[in-house]
Parts: sequence; C-alpha cells; structure tokens
Amino acid sequence: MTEVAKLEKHGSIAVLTIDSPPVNALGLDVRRALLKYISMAEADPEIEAVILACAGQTFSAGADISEFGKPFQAPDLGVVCRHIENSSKIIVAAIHGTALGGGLEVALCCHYRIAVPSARLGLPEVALGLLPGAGGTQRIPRLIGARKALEFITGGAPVSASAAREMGIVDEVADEGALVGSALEYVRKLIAGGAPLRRVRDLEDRIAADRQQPELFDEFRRSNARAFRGKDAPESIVKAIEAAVALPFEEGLAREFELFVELEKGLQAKAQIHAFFAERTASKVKDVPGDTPVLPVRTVGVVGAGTMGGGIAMNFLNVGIPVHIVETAQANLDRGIATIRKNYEISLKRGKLTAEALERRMSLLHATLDLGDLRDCDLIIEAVFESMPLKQEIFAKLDAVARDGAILASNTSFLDLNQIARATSRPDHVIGLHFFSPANVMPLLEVVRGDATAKPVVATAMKLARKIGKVPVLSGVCDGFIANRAMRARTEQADLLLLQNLSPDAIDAAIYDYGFAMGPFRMLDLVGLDVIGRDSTERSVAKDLVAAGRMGQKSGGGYYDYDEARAARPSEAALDIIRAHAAWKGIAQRSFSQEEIVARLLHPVVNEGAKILEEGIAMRASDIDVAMIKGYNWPVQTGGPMFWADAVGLPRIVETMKALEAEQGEAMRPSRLLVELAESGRTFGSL
Ligand code: 3H9
Repeated sequence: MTEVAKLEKHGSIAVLTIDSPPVNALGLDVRRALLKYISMAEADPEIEAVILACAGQTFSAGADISEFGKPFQAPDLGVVCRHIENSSKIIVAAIHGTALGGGLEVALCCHYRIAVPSARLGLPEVALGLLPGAGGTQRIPRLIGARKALEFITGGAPVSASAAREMGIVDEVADEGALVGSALEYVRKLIAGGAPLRRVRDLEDRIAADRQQPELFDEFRRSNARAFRGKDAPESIVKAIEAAVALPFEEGLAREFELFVELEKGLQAKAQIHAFFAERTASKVKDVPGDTPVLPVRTVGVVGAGTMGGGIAMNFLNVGIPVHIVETAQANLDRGIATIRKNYEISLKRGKLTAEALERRMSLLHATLDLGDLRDCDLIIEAVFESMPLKQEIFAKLDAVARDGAILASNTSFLDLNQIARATSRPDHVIGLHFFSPANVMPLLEVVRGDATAKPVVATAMKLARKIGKVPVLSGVCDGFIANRAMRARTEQADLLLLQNLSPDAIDAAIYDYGFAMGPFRMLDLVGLDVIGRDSTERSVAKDLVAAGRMGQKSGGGYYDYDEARAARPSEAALDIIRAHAAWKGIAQRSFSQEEIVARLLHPVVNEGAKILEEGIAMRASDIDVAMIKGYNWPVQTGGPMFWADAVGLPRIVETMKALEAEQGEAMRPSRLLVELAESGRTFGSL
C-alpha cells in the first residue's frame, strides 16, 4: 500500500503531509494515517507543534464521496477531527488550493489556520444534498456567528483566503508559493508568544450572542424559502446550526451527525452525488483515451456577433484567449461589441469583475468585417442564423481562409453537422460546439461529433470546454442533439395538455412542484410570445394569443394576466383563446390527476432519453442527466431524468408511454431499450 501521509521534523516542529492524489480526499487510509501520525507526534517529546499540510494541487476536497452509501468503516472523520482538536500540542493547518467539506472541517479542528492568498475554503456539502457531518455546522458558528454561518453553509460557495481571514476562519495569510516556510515561521511565532491551544469548540462568545436572538433562524428560513424549495439539505443545515447555538458542543455534534445520516440515506443525496460523478464522467470519451494529443487553442474566431456569438466570445475572453469576431455589417458588429461590454459592466457593478479585468478582456476582442482576418485562428466557431445553405456557404469560405489544422466548429442547435462538414475539405476537423443561451452563463456545452471528426479534435473540444468553465457532454448527430431533443418531448406534451383542458397554471404548478424554477408557460410569457415560433407559419396557441395582443409579460398578458408588479394571475381571456384553439383542432377535453400530469409531462422525456441512448447519440444515461441539469436547470435533487426514472421504476414509465401511444400514435411508442430494461428488472444506472 502506498503511504498516503508522511511526518517530517523541522527541528521541534513536525510537518504532517497528506499525499493522496488527486484531491487528498479523506478516505479510510487517510483517516487512519491522520490518527497514526497525530498520535506519533503527540508521543514524541522532541515535537512541540505540528503543521498539517497537503501535497499536490490542493489541500483536501473533503470526505471521499465514493464511500457514501457504502457500509461505514471506522475511524469516522468525526473521530479523527476530535483527535486533532484534543491534541496537547499546537496543530496548524497550512492551506493551499481548496479546503472543502471535510477538508475544512479537519482544518477547523487544528488550533490555527494559515492559507496562501489563492486558497479557497468552503463547506459545499449542500451541493451534494448533505451537510457538513464532521463538526462543520458546530464549529463555524463559533468562529463567525450563526447568521453568517447559515449563509456560508447553506450557500456552499467557497470563499478566498482573505475573505476567510476577515470572517475569522483563517488566522494568517501566507506568502503565495511559500506555504510551508510561512507556516513554520508562523508556528515559531506562536510558540515564542506562548499562544494557547485554541480549540474552536471552546469559543463561546459568538454563539452566546446568537442565543439572544433565536428569531434569526426563522427569519433566515423565510427569506430563503424560495431558494430552498424542494431541497432537504438546507433545512437540515439550519437545524444543525440551531443546535450549535442551543445545545452544549457535544450534544450539538451528535445532532449534526444524526441529521447528516438522515440526509445521506435519502434519495436527494444519492441523486446529487450521482450528478457530481456524472458530471466528471461526462468529459471522458470511451474511444478517445485521456492521453489523446490535443491541438493548441491560442486564438479563437467567432462568426456572428449576435446574442449567441457574443456570449460564446465572452467565454474565451474570460480565460485570456484572444477572440476575432466577424460580422457582415458594421452596425451589427458595433451592437455585438456593445452588448459584450454591457454584460461585463453588469458584472463590474455586481462586484464580480474589476475595471482593470474588464478592460483587459475587451482588449482581447478584435472586431472585423473580413473573414480573412480569421486566418491565424486555431478554432473558429460559427454562430449564425440556423440555415443549412448559409452554414454550408460559411464553412466553405472558412475552409479556404483557415490555416491547415484549424478546427471549424458550428454552434448549430439542430442542423446535420455531417452535411455542414461536407462543405469543407477537412470534415475530420469539423465539430459541433453547441452552447446554451445565454452562452456566457449556462454551463452546458454539447460537443457534437460528426461521422468524420478526428479523435484529437474531440479531445481538444472536451478539454477546452473545461478550461472555459463549461461542462461538456458528447453528442452524436441528430435533430436537436441531446438536451433540446429530450426537452422537446416535455414541450409537446405541455402544449397538448393545454388543449386537453388543463390550465397553464396547473401545468406550470406541476413542473414547479417537481423542482424546476419555472413552468413552461410562465417561461414563454417571460421570453415573449411574439418571439416564439416566429419562423413558422403554423397556427399555434401562442400565435392566437399574440393575435389577440397578448405578447406575454411585456404586454400585460400572455398565457397569464400580469399586474404592474408583473405578478401572474390566471387569465379567463387566455383560457377562452386556448379553448377556441382546442375546438378548432377538435381536441377532446378531459381531466387529469396530479400524478398523471407529472407523468405525462416528464415520462416522455425519459422515453426520448432512452431513444437517444439506444441510437448511440449519448454515450451514457448519466450524460443525459448532466445535459438536462446543466442545460435546462433540471432539478439536481432528482439526479436528472434518467436517474429519476430508475427511482420511479421503469415499468411505470413504460405504462405511461403505452397509454400515450394509444392516444397519440407511434411517436410515443416506448423505446425498445426502455422496454427491455423494464422487463428484465434492470435500470439505466445498470448499463
Ligand atoms: C464531505 O466532506 C462530508 C463531510 O462533511 C462529512 C463526512 C462525515 N471524494 O472535480 P475534478 C475526484 S462531502 C472523492 O475533476 P478539479 C473527482 O471525481 C465532500 N473523489 O478536479 C475526479 O475524479 P476522476 C465535500 C473526489 O480540479 C478527481 O477527483 N467536498 C472528491 O476540477 C478530480 O476532480 C466537495 O464536495 C471527493 N471529495 O476540482 C468537493 N473530489 O479524475 C468536491 C474530487 O476520476 N470536489 N474527486 O474523474 C470538488 O469540488 C472538486 O473536485 C475540486 C477539484 C474543486 C476539489
């Protein structure tokens, strides 16, 4: 067994280094090693103090997430944490990279904490549907007070070393790149100054003050009710922090662990842990090994400075990659550049960007009307209107302009990438990079692999996606690729349910209660009904509403009526238009149970997902989950449609689809794969 930790002496100070790549997760071996070495240091009379550091890129990413849901193996992290805190010798955590979850909890049990400026510290368990189970909810309030602890732990976002110092989580900021040296110096100073063993569990001032204002918890619950809706972990975190304030330390710790175990056993944590690993697995392409050479991407060209093109360009500017953006008319170019600047200015106002960074990013942007200016780009992304002849024309021109070996990418959301590639002499260097709108915000990037796309081009796209902060999911070529194609199934059913006598409100409520931020009709009203289906001549409910002057929120009415404050109310006028449309189409009216509504809206998404899988468009069921969570904000606590379907039971999905097939015809036929799995008692997760 390789050693996952080592203890070195620097005079009377020992440096205990955890070395368990890739992220120093606190698995069984590491927990055992920590116990062993702390005991050794404790027993060694020459050692006065211990520095706890980590090797590699990062301090510790916390508990080993892959151990959750499996039989528990002692010693647990709580025991290790106590052992550290109880030490009779000063222990100082020396933090670089990230100290997350259990990693930060270990650091909180050390008596002092020093971190380099680039370090980030956080308790992100909430993102896994969990709470910090090794004392984090009990110790953090003792350092920063309950109010800030509530925000810090339910929010889950890590903070910088300097913010952590201001908050009182970190005691000292070290020199970047010289952590152990700074830590040694700091420890010597502590020893020379006779610093006490400062155990966080014994710090009572903050929580004594919090005890005077017990109402702060209900206030916090109220003001975050919407954000916490449908999720179990935030409420458990609030309860644990309430316990920290109300109970003696040991009892609070026991309550925290009880709440942790409850969450860990629940379906939401399983779903969110599934989503965590699914996201990381999605960037691995089965036949493109990790050591496949990647092509350099030093300069990017973007064709089209519309909403998509501008958003795409921002992703590269954000990470320091120069972008040449091309338009056909100066006015469009100016408008595109102004929009990019405006977006950055919003970030500046929100304090998310400095004025200097804004100008640096803008200085990397080169605007041009000449495609020829893209000749030196390593990657060119086309983001123009969805028309095959137009795209083919542009790709033929790009092929002539671009240097040999440059990658040509299309942002098409549904057109046949192979047909686009055939317009060039380099189909092996053509790929789809399908960004989701707004392209500078939404995390999903569908990487579309054509029949001829070369493996190094696929490898480059997957790696580049991560560099620009996107989550890549590989898709084959089909109409709509993965996310849009699967989601279309929901849209079609929502439209049909509307005509079968369900109100927009009933449909939206079902989707909202499932955990989405908004139902489809409220979303349409927000976007504007005049924008929807603008390119189609087919009569639709949306078009009938527009014809009646109901454009959505902006005109005071769409599927709903809106008051001055833009609050939605069910609309009799809209219902009349919907009923008239149903009568014109001859659609029979009926009623639905609550359960039936969710099934009819979402089981077809699962069925489409199964077809996507059986056609080989997606590599794995979990990739579909990632695409829906990252592209459509599918509620992460369900694990995505395929994970959710496994939990619902595949025979039930088949049953819904058979009923829909009888009503709507062949398009609703249950997928062969779905039926096979259901009949053999298997799941998507077993594939
Ligand atoms: C916890 O601590 C509970 C306690 O409170 C209570 C216990 C009683 N475990 O993301 P990357 C793997 S809950 C196991 O690609 P990056 C990851 O799967 C934990 N594995 O790198 C990947 O594997 P592979 C709370 C982990 O540089 C590889 O490491 N902590 C863990 O982009 C590289 O990861 C968190 O929620 C883990 N804890 O980002 C932090 N973490 O190569 C979770 C990572 O096979 N982790 N792996 O695909 C992160 O946020 C990011 O991984 C991190 C690095 C920021 C650390």
